[in-house]
Amino acid sequence: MIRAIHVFKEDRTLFSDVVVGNEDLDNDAVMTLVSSSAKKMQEWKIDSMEIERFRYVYINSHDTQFILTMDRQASLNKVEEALIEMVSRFMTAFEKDLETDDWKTTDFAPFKAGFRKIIGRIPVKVCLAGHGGTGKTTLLELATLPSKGPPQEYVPTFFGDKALLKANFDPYVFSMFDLGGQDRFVQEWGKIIRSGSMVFVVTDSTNDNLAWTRRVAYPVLKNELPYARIIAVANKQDITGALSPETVGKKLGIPAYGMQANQRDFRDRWLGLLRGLAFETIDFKVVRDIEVD
Ligand SMILES: Nc1nc2c(ncn2[C@@H]2O[C@H](COP(=O)(O)OP(=O)(O)O)[C@@H](O)[C@H]2O)c(=O)[nH]1
Ligand SMILES: [Mg+2]
Repeated sequence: MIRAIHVFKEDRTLFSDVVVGNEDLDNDAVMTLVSSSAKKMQEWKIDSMEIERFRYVYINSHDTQFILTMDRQASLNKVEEALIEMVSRFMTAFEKDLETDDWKTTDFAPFKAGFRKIIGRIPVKVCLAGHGGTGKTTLLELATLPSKGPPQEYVPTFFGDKALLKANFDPYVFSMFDLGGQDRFVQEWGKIIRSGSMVFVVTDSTNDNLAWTRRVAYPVLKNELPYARIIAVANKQDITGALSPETVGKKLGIPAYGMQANQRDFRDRWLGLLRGLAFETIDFKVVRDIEVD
């Protein structure tokens, strides 16, 4: 996920658009550091640096520094391509201004639409991780096929089921994966979920399933996706004896949200959780910070 763009020239901000901000870092200090590094680079060379769960990808052109802030976990290649495209669009529109002193008074705000269009072209990877039968496929269907209604039959899923979610998340598009939860597949999760930005741990809110999640799923997630955001979906809240979302959250060491994936009424809630984790407006954890005894 590309989170923000900043464009600097002679230490002035020409343009910035922060789609998803963060309170983890002193962002002004980071921008000063990255732009001073960018300034020294050759024209059109791309470099990047990582700080905690973020990666800053930057380029220098016409003595102007372009910095994209992205999730560290996401694919660098695609973001580099996007950066090149953004800079060429920017130059098409503003090259003349930048070559004279006109840039000091130019209004760069119209660039925002183009920027947002480009970041929407890189799907944000969303992983549904959990044991078989917890409701991952049902959640995928709930998000993608509202007109058809969620399936009521259990069909085991081979890993790699995937859907593209285009609505509701502007400017982003989500690519959502149902990671099959049969034990023999879990070790393969890494191949599918590499570069995932967000993880939803799906549980049926039973003690057995929480134990499985901690024992089998957590080690793989911590290895493969340390910088991704994560929350738990405490599914099957309608079943008698289901553990409450609070209990699920405590046992998993991450915020948990109650769900009934087989009820269409819960679609808005589900989309709300997807949006909330994407835009960081709900409580979440970073995978690497999960503490389990
Ligand atoms: N009672 C109840 N059943 C659910 C709920 N969510 C999913 N299911 C059912 O649980 C079964 C397994 O769901 P599925 O999505 O295939 O699980 P997956 O293996 O994780 O993909 C299906 O029969 C679903 O209809 C729920 O909230 N409550
Ligand atoms: Mg499935």
